[in-house]
Formats: sequence, C-alpha cells, structure tokens
Amino acid sequence: PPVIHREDYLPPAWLIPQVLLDFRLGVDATHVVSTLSVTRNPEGNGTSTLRLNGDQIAPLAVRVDGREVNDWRLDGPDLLVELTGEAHSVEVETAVNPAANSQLMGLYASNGMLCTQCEAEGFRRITFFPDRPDVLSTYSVKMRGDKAQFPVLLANGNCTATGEGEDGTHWAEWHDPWPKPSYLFALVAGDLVANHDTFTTMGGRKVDLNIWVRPGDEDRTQHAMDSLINSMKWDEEAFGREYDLDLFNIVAVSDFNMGAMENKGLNVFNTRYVLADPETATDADYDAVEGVIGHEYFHNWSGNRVTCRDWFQLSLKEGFTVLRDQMFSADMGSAAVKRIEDVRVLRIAQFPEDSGPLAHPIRPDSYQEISNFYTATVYNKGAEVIRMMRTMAGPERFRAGTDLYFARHDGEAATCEDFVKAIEDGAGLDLTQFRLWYSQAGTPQLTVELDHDGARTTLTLTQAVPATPGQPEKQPVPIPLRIALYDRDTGAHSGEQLVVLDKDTGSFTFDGFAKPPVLSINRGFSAPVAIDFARANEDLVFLAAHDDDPFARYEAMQGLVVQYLVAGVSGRLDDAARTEGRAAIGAAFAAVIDDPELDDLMRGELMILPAETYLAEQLLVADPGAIHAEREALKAWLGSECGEGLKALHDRAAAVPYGRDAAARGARKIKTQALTLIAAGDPAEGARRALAQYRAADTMTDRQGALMVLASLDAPERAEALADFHQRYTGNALVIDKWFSLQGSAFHPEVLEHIKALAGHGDFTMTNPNRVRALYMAAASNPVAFHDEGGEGYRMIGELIRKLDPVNPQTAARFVPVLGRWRRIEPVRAALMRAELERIAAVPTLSRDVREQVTKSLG
Ligand code: DPP
Ligand code: ZN
Repeated sequence: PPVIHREDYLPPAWLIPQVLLDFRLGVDATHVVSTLSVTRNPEGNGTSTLRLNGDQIAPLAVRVDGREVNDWRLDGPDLLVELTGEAHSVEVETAVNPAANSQLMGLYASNGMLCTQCEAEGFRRITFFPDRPDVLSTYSVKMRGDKAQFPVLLANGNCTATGEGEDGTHWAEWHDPWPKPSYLFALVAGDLVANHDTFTTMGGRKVDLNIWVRPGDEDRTQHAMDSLINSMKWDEEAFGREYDLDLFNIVAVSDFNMGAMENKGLNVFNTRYVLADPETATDADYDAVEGVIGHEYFHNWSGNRVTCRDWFQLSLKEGFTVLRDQMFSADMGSAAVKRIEDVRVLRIAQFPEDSGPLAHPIRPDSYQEISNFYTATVYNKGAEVIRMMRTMAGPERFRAGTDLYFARHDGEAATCEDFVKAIEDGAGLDLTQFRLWYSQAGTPQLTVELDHDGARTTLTLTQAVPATPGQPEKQPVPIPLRIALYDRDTGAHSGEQLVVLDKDTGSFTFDGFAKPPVLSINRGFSAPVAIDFARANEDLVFLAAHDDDPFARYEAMQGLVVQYLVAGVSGRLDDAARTEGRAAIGAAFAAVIDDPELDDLMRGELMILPAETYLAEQLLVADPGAIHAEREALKAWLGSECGEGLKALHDRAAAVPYGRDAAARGARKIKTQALTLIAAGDPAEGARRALAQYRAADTMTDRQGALMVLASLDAPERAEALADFHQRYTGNALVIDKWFSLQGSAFHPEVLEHIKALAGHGDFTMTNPNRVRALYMAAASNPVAFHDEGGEGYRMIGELIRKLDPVNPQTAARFVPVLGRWRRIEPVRAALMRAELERIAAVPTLSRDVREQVTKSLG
C-alpha cells in the first residue's frame, strides 16, 4: 500500500463551499444524491481535474451543471471529473448497503437504526467527495425514510423543515451553518427517545440538549446529561469557549469502533460512554462517561471550529482536547487522583508504544492507514506535550496563548505549528527547541544524580532520547521538572522550583542543607519522561509518607515497589535484600492503610501496585512469567503481612452507605483494593469476603470488584457468582461485556480454557466491537493468558486478528501491537510471538490497517 508523507502536502485544487445531500434511507439500500458547488482554489495547482475520493462505492450517475456527463473516470477508488470553468455544480448519485457494512465506517446499520462514522475517511464510503479535512463546506441534508422504522431523523446543525411523504414515509431537512470538513458529517435515523434539557450560554443563547437512546435506556442517561451541562459551563469558564448552535444532540449506538465522535452538533457515542446508573455502571464507568462527554463537547472548538489541515496534524485537536478533558475531570473531582490515573494510562499504553516498532512522533511523518494513528502517542503524549507548555507558561499566560490560537485560526484548518506559534506569541514563550517534542519519537530517559558536599547540594540531570524506527539520532529536548528538596531534619521543603533541562546534561546547585536533602522530582509528572534515579528505600518511604505533592507521593510508593520487583526478576535480590525490600514496602503500606489524613480515593491510588507492562518497560528484555510470579508473590506477602489492617479497612469501607460523594466512592475503591490483597494472602478468606461483598452489593462497583477477585480464585464461590451475574444482567449488553471481560482478565490457572469457551458462548459475536474487546482485549492484556509459556495466548490473538480482519479491520489492527512487543520479551516467547505475526503477514487478503501494523512489527 502507498505511504503518505506529511511533506507532500498540497492544498486542494478545488474547493466545495456548499454540499447538498439527499438520502433515501433503507437498511439494505440507501440512495444518495450529492450536489456539490465546486470552485477552483486560487491556491491550488490549477488542474482541471476534480478528484472525488471513494471507497467501495460506484457512481450511478454524474451530472455537471445539471447535465449528465459520461467522460468521468475512475482512478482506483476515486472518481475524476473534468471541469472547464472556475465554478460548477457537480452532482453524483450513489447507493450503499448499510446492513452489509460490518466495518462500521461510513453509513451502517446498528440494531435497525442507521448511523454514520466518517472520521477519518468514512465519508468516501457514502458518496464521492474530496475527503480531506482542509475542504470546508456548509451542509444541507434532506433525508426520507419509513416513518415507523425511522421515527427520528437527525443530522448536523438545525432542523429546518419536516414533512410526511407517501407510503408511510416522512422526511426532514437539516442545515449546518458552520463550514466543516466531511469527517464531521453525521446522520442518524432510528427509533430513539431523548432525555431533554436546556443550557443557556454565557452570551444568553438557549441551547436545546438531547441525549438519544433506544427506548428503555432513557433512565440511564442522567449522568451523561449532567456531564454535558457541566462541560458546557466549564469550557466557558476555563477556556472562554461558548457553544454556537441552538441544538446539541448526542446519540448512543451499541456498535461503534471508537469511544465517541464529535460530529458538529450531533455527537455519536458508543453506548458505554452514555449509559450509567449505580446498578449497572461502576464509579470508573461514571468517570469515563464524564470524561468522554467532555472530550467530544470540547472538540466543538478544538477540532471543529479550528480543525486539522491534514491527518498528520491529528494531535492538534486530539492532544489538546485530551488535555482539556483531563483538566475538566480534575476540576469535577479529585485533581490529585485524576493526575495519577492519567499518568498510569500513559505508562501502560504510551510508553510501550514509544519504545517499540510502532513508535511515532505526536505529529507523524508518514502513514499507510490513518486509522492506525489514533494512538496513545497522538492522544495522551500529545496532551502531555501541551501540558508542559502550560507548566512553563503558567495558567494565565497559557490561557492567553489558547485565546490567541482560537482567535487566529477560527474557521480554519490549522497545523500543529500554528498551535505552537500561537502559544509562543500569546504566552510569551520561546518554543524553538520545544518543537522537537512534535518531531521526535521516543520517551526521553532522564538520569538523576544528587551529590552533597559540605553545605552545597548538586543535582545533575542527564537526558537521552532513544533511537526509534526511522530516527536513529535524537537531539536533547527541553524537560521542565517541578522539584522540591526536603530537609531531613525538619521534614519540610522551602518551596517548589521549576528547572528546565534543555541540554544533554545540566547541573543545578542548592545551598543551605546540613545533610543531603531528599529530592522530590517531576512533581505532578511535569514531564513525560522515564527517570533513572537509584535511591535508598528510606528516602522513598519518607516521600511516600510525607510528600505534599500527591503525585510525588504516589510515585515514591511506586518507586519503592518497582525497585524491589525489578531487582527480584533480575535475580539481584539475595535473602537479606529481599527481607529489607519487603519490610520497607510493608511499612509504607501499613502507613498508607492507617494514615488518617488521606482521603480514601487517594489511599486507593497509593495501594495500586505497578502494572506488569510498566515493570516490563524497566527491563531491556523481560520475562513476563518471572514478572508475574514476583508481583503475585509480593501481593501475597502484603496480604498476609498487612492482613489485619486490610480486613479492618475492608470492614470499615463495607459499612459506608451508598452515595455519589467522594467519601462513599473512596470507600468503594479501597473496599475492592483491600479485598484483592486479602485474597492474595489468604484465598479462602478472600473468597468468603468476596462472596459476601457480591451478595451485599448495592452498586456495580462493589459487585464487579467482588466478582473480579472471585474470577481469579480457584474457589467454589467463583462459579456461583459468575452464573448469578450472567443471569441477573441478561439482555444488558454493557454489563454482559463486563462478564466477558472479568473472565478474560482473570489470573486463573485455566483462564485460556475459559476464554476459548467464552468465544463459543451464545452471547459472543465478532460483529460488535465492544464484545470483541471485552473478551480479547482482556485476554491480550492478561499476562497469564497472553504470555502463556506454550504460546497458546499468542495463537489465540493471532487467530482473532485473522478472523476479525475481514469483518472490521480497524478493530482487528488494534490487536497487533501486543504481538509487536516481541523484541523486548525473552527469546522463547519472542520466537512464538514473531511466528504468529508471520502467520498473519502470510494472509494475502489482509486489510491495509492490519498489513501496516504487522509489517512494521516484523520489520
Ligand atoms: N472521536 C474520536 C475522538 O474524539 C476521534 N475524533 O477522539
Ligand atoms: Zn478526540
């Protein structure tokens, strides 16, 4: 497949100021007439050929200025039309079969309703169009369909007219006054009911809000509505951004590739980010709904009003919008906990990507299939890069930068460079060298040394950005580090400082410490780097108990455990060191369990042990079996060492009544954390308590937590609870997803057999991405299943990719990166992983999506 390069960008030859779309809707056949007003772009190359992209569609008729023409041509999937003048009307008819569209890109059917997904290149599966984000058009849409089958007809913008047709049909016309790229087009037709509310903007515009769901689901939409209203208010206050239409619609769809989609005025959501009530959604699900509702709403400015010039600029809207949704969630709940969660995601999902064969800069230089670049790097590292600008500028100056960005580029298709320039000008920062964060891939590795000589303390920092595919040589990047130095005697520090390392090596000196101070570094995770800093356990224990930056406190706790486990799997722990390491961890844990100053949400964070993928990242070549065994052994040791404290914690938390407040949520969080460790130390006691928690549960948080613990135990309570759960929630797809996922993630000795059986279960289907991910993403992230010594887990994922690819290539390609980690895994497993990639590569009919990922992973 051809490789597309960022440097090859050319402005479009023709512009499309206006689009008229006329749909005759049917689940098996939808007929589309598209009328484009076409004008020559003065900045284009002057060609007389109009190129309209297509994908698996054929033109039924082509008319230019009202007259049918026959001199059009096809160039691969694209339609080429010759135009003689400066401006024309071009009309194209197409027909598509939504029911046959299992890729879920373009127009497709889901449970009898019709909906669209156009980002990135789905619009070309509906009609021929210059399907690129720098072609902005105003859209008018007319749709007609059977009134009984499609009582609700929605598109972008405002509804301008409706009426009845013949034979039980009806129609609606929609107009979106804001010019937009084709990827933001949306249409929905189906049997839906709305939760309705209103929001009055800061400028006094009264906006109608609707959350559309299938009849029966409306009782689970209130949290989404509250989140939407909070988002609209927050964006006015935090970024000065006001909503710009009289209507905002959200539609929930159960078959959806992504989380949600920010189509102008008509967001389409995966049901899992809309539906929530205490009986069926966990506290984490509530947070995810709030975060994604915010994310898509914030795109109305960062993405829609200012869009991307080309897909290499994806992080322009995604990195910035992730930062905005992170800030929003931080303001709605616990900022400390939110920061820890976001860093955990970055380390589990993005760090491995950045150190593997698929590493790419947040602004990639080339791609074969753009769907493969909706990555943790573009999204999450992209957000971290913008967050660093904010850290260096401070909140007010950063806001001046974003104000300038929106003012300067409103209505435009912009680039990452435009964004950096606006922050530079508006915030008054020099970002010349900082731009390397956009062009270089790889997680910078920072080595830290702290020397103390007399009364002078010297901090020496050294950075190295590792080589990544296509980028053998790297330059040093500016790394902003928030630091504090604690006086050992007073236990206090005299203020946080920001140091910026912008060279390979730099030294910073500090005076006034009689003894070597304790360094707290990268507070708040001010830079997305990996830090190598060998520290005495006592310093980490001190910071874990005393650091006034909550992230740094968490980090000290993690550091303590990471140092111990990595030494353990590397064979560097003799009996004495093992005893000392455990004692330090046990003391820190006991302090966390007992500390009356901690709120339970934060206590819960401090009790989470580092993930196995993150531990593997610390090693050049990892043995997943050894990592798992070492981590499980520590859990068991902690469970018995702190057993009494954990049981008391579990009892205390179990007595807290239901509420949505932080205290009640915190109690639910530590309840399951404590249970997990109790079960590790004493499986019989764990099973007994888990079944009691399961039976007493008045929320999904408690029920799922208990079931998660039981699913990993070889105990009689396990089967009973799993059967009860399935029976209790039959018919609720999102909860049945949990049932699959819990079993797929279980650390049960027979987990592979369980997964195979689940793949044959009547509720399993390859055509619903949520269900596929529930079972197989769980399996692929489960070290016991995936890294099975005999290679059974690799074969399972390889087979899944081969089976899923013809159905839904975008979702299939998401499973390749776990196999692509083979170079960093011990040789026996590495060979098995590689063999599986080769088996996939041998399939001649592979999609472009999977082909790109597999080729790069083998390369
Ligand atoms: N819908 C996806 C997101 O919001 C892609 N834009 O991130
Ligand atoms: Zn987004």
